[in-house]
Amino acid sequence: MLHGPNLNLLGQREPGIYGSVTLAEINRQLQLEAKKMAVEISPVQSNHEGVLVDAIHEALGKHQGILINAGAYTHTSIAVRDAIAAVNLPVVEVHLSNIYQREEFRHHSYIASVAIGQISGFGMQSYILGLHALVHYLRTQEATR
Ligand code: CA2
Repeated sequence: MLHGPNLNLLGQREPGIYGSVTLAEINRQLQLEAKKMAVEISPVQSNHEGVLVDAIHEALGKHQGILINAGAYTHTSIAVRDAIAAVNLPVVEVHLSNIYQREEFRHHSYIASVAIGQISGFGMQSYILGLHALVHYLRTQEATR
């Protein structure tokens, strides 16, 4: 699970847009859900583009898929996009807010075209739904191999 820039402030600032849930709570709920699904999840948050790129590279050989909320890098980072394309791991993009109901500059995602899918607008539930989507995808893939 990769959390991008400013998401460490969740629950502490701007509750009107992003709600009052903290990043620690999101990670806790994801861990609980992962346990129920018998999978392991390892969360990383960074405010730095290069650290996220490194984490995507390091996922190769270590993790089976990536759940990502790249925050504002969603709309700006060709580097994050290229890293995802390079590792060729299944990626599910998630957003707390519905990015298509917001400012025009949030309507484009560089990640969407290299992700298997995107879940946007369900608050913390976006992460849980994203985890289910990723695990379902991996299990379906395995069954057909
Ligand atoms: O809706 C989402 O999950 C976003 O990825 C959140 C990003 C935003 O740039 C994307 O367009 C949509 C921003 C995360 C910033 O989080 C904050 C949390 C608390 C206070 C300030 C920012």
